[in-house]
Parts: sequence; structure tokens; C-alpha cells
Amino acid sequence: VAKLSNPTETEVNRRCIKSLIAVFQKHAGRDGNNSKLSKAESLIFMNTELGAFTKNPKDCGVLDHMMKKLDLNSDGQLDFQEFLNLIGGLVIACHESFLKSVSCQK
Ligand SMILES: [Ca+2]
Repeated sequence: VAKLSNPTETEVNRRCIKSLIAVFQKHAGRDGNNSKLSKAESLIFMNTELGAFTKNPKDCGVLDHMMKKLDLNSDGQLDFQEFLNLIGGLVIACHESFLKSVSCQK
């Protein structure tokens, strides 16, 4: 049997992608421009959406460090591509802790 995604899985993936875009636009649009996350918007985004992931979400030093790392074109804002790098980093961290928890269960 070929490995095809069933419709339910496809639907879940589509919803997941849509909600990523919606979250980005919701926060990026606070200053009227929903194509980029300013530093202030990134802070709100991390505090409201990623509270469970970031250890010190209110720590400005952490934000400065992250912005420097993620802001590839150094315009002081995160566009969607740069935002995806942030999400990608989180997904990788989640995957690693998932693998660790799986190997612990053996
Ligand atoms: Ca940028």
C-alpha cells in the first residue's frame, strides 16, 4: 500500500499551516503592517503564544539574542520567512525532547 496521507491528515496539516499564518498576521498587524513582526510584537508573540516554550519570556536579553539570530536581513523586524526560522527552531527543540522521552521509555 502506497504511503498516502489520508484526507483527515491533509486537513490537519492545512489547518496547522493556516493557523501559523494567522498567528503571525495577528501579532505582526498590531502596528498596522501585518507582513513583519517588530521587536515589541515579537515580545508579545513569545509571551502570549510561546509561554510554555521560553524559560524567561520576559527577559529582554533573551529576546535581543533571538532577534539578532533570526533577523537575517538586519532590518530589526521579523518577516514571515524569519518567523518560520523561529518556529522551525522550536519544532526541532520539541522533536529532540520527544526523541529523548521515547528513548527513556525503552
Ligand atoms: Ca528581518
